[in-house]
Amino acid sequence: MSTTTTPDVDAVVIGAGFGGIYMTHTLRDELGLRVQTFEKGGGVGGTWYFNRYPGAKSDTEGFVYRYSFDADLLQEWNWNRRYLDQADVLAYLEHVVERYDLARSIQLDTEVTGAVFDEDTDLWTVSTADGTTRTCRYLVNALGLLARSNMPAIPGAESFAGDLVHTNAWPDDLDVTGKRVGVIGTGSTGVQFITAAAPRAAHLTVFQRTPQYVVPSGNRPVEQAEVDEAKQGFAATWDQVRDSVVAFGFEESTVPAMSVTEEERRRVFQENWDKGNGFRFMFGTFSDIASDPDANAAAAAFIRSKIAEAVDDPETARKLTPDDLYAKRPLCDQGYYETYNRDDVELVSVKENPITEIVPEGVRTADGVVHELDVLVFATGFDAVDGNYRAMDLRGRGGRHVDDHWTDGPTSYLGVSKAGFPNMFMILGPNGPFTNLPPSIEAQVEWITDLVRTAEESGVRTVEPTQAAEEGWTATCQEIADMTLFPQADSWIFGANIPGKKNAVMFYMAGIGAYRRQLADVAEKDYEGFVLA
Ligand code: N01
Repeated sequence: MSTTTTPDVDAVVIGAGFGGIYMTHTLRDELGLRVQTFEKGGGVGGTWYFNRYPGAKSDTEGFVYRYSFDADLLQEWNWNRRYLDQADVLAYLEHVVERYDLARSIQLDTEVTGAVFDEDTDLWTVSTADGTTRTCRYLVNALGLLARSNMPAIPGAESFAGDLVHTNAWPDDLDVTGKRVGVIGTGSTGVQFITAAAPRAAHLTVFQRTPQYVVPSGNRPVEQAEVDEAKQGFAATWDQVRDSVVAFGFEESTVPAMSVTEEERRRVFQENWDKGNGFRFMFGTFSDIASDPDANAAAAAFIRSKIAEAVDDPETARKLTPDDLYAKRPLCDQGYYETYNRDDVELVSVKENPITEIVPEGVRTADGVVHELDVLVFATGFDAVDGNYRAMDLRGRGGRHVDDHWTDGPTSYLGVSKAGFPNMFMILGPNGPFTNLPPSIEAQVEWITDLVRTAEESGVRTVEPTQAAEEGWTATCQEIADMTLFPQADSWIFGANIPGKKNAVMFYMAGIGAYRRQLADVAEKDYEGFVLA
């Protein structure tokens, strides 16, 4: 029999990025709960607080990289480039915090180290690095999908005499201007960094393991008239976004690539290449680039032909040209391949010439060369999705650590909840949608808010999904992922980037429209799959 104890607060939210900020607002200001939000950073913003590397920007077009819940805010907040720079997104999130007076509920510089559920009181006890604890009824993890840095262990790293940084912890005062810079990694982050750093650095050495398919972003200044027009169309835009697949603000194609002639395919690829954006190229050209091997090969061949056109030196072009599937999260950037035509940019293929060690002067490769550097940048990505969960002492019923539940890979029910973890919710938890993230975050926050409201109104002590519901959702996600080519490419999407990490499905890939319908359906059926007790 549970005992009744009054908790310190009603809800703890961990993280003050896009998810935590909105969750703090809805729980506190809509439901009237006492909310404490903890943020490990010295400011709000999450990803946009930490990722300050040169070139950091959102590769989703700015008009849909924002919240949509506040119609006035949509009209008030302006933008002046097609893609928002890191500083712009951060300023936007800081503005939202101010607009809703959220700072008084957010404790900065506070890392949560653990959260343990007590079956006697049905309360969570949340511990922070400063040694304090807080009890609460509801625990919301807004820990970030791509927030735990992946730092490969390279011998000698500690001996490096210059600045060694991960892009996810970029120091405010680190300027690469006039310096000899090395960068390891050519994913979305590396590509953005390389294009931005090359003109500033004295010399840039890129250590590339796997070449990437990069399409132009089409970034450019935006006139106020265009902003005004976008604002007038916002109602329709957001309806479309919420009912789409990837939520990037364009209509996904419904035409299979092989249903048209080769000439037409090339025309469509070229048209979308000129429009810019990686997701548009993968999902706006044809309906099956990410699912049909022939369609995928056609898109990949088109991009390869563009690399050959863009890069002057044939040997550099060869190293930059991927030969695998085009089935990772699509990348885009302005002038990426052309950057390698600069005399002060050097490409080292570490597949052909591996890094053997880091020395005080720089990076030594297998050919014996020491690449002398003042700054060494790790753009090596993240232990995505579950990395931050496993890093905490997170224990549900029976004191069982989340690791013990996730031995075969991270699982959830609907991407927002987990069996054995009552009253715990996740924003962008495992097997949530694979989309432009703010619209999915909004869907989850609003849905969790409704569920907590229902629990509060009906006086139940705990809300928890069943193990069967969670297994069903995992199977659904696996089935959908298997209809795509994504599982066949090695990337963070399935955990393949972390040595020793179990390859597992980590996303619901049927799109945001289908996902929102699933959420609505579960709610309509009195929260089918949940036990409210
Ligand atoms: O990380 P990644 P990211 N030795 O994992 C290489 C989002 N994002 O930070 O491909 C040498 O994609 C690794 O090589 P390989 C977006 O969702 C969004 O770039 O594994 N190299 C790869 O080149 C994105 O998908 C924006 O062979 C090593 C790179 O490091 C996600 O974040 C901007 C290595 C890691 O690429 C992750 O992107 C930036 C080693 N030991 C990021 N270990 C927006 O615009 C790893 N690599 C919103």
